[in-house]
Amino acid sequence: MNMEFLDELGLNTFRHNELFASVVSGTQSQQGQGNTHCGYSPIDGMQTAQFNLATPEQLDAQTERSIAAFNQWRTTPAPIRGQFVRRIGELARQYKHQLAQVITLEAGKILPEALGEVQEWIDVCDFAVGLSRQLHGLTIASERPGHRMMEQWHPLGPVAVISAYNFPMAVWSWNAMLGLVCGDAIVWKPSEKTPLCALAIQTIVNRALDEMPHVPKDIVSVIIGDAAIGMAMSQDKRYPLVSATGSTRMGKSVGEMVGARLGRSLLELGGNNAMIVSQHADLDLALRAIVFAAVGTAGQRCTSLRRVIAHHSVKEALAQKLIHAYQSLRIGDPRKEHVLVGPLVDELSYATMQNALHSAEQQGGKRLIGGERITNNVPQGGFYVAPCIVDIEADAEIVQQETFAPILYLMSYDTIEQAIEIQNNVPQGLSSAIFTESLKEAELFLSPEGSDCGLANVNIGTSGAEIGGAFGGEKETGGGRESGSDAWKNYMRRSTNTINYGGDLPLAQGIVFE
Ligand code: UN1
Repeated sequence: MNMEFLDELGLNTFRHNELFASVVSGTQSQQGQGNTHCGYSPIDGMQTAQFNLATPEQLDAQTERSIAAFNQWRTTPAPIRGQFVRRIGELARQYKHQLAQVITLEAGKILPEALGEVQEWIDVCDFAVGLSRQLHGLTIASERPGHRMMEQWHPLGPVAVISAYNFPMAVWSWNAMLGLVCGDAIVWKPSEKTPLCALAIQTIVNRALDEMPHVPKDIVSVIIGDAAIGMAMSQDKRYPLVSATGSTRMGKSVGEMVGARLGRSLLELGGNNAMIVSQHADLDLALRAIVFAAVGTAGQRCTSLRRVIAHHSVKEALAQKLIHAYQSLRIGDPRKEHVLVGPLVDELSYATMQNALHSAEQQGGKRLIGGERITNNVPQGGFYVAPCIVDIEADAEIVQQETFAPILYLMSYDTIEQAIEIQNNVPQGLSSAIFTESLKEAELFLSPEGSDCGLANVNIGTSGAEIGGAFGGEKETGGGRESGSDAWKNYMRRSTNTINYGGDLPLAQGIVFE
């Protein structure tokens, strides 16, 4: 495999005795003191990296360095903090192609989607730079004469970021770029499956740090460890905020640990995203949206489309169109042009997919196409599968679960109210969509009686959200919001201030205390 892009990113500087460093910031790059861990490419199973995992003691030392950096950074004016983020964004633009190649290598994502992921990082840099001049608070009318009230937003502290393999750069960037302009330090535990993505990012950040001596060098750091590190971060009261993306199981345990110390958590967990296709839909438009949302990233986005709820009058026609489209999908090496479906991340993911398909069939599901492993014309050693469509009843148990693989459940409905009920009747609440040309249906779907998800779309698919909106979902998705809109408020603490500029001391609520 041609790995020149790693050298172009400067990742060779982290190599030492064939082991990569596991704790890296602008001040130091240390090998881990824990167990040895290898990274593998989903493309062909080739080993890509070897590490000793970081230990909780190493995390502890990094936390202290991050606190010292935070204490300096919090008094740097926000627009100056924005200049650092702007420089990071410029470097991400410059190295966009190399960065995307690291994503493809470690996450198995096709190159156009990997480039899209780096673009999310670049976009959120632009957003954060603008925000660095707009961390606005309110002024509030005081009930007392000679008094003024206002809100200020202050930096929060070091923020722990825990992220998953499937978006190994973008999710960090939503948290880190916002957190930095908000005045926080960022300590990141990436997925152990994507350590090189994390080191590529830290290398870019370190370049910006080298050019900007006023920025404290430990303001951004990465610590590559296993679940023990995530647990240590979650229990550590020096982290006022833990932002975690991944499975609902992981999120519940992070939420419990952070909650036990009354810290804040920002959770972006599983989705079980559905699209309603009405009898009033443009079916060809719906078809294109379904294919991208269901098979893009080989079904490994938290926003991937898992369920299509089609009106009974259009379900059969839609099924035929989908089968036809799935037959022409090009599955294979994600580095190759025109390939649309890359590999699953690993063998466990393949086994989980097969188990889900088995359960679906036991519960009355009928496989319309796909599901099998592909071994021809694909790199050996990777787990490539044909994306699958299963015709199934809406009340089948398996439909309640998120399986992180390209399985699409197709079900039917009679009335729009019933469709919305089916759509909402799952534990998760991330993303949702309706395809309809009927204004009434679209507005009902977006109304308080409509979709209960954090993202609800009309005539576009469930995945591929822009960074400008707040991203996240309800119920078992965890309730957190990241990226755009006012998600920045998560990374700051609010201070309500009342100022008396008069000569008297009137009490609120008219209390007389004499
Ligand atoms: C994820 O899978 O964790 O909306 C994030 C999307 C992307 C982000 C997905 N912008 O599909």
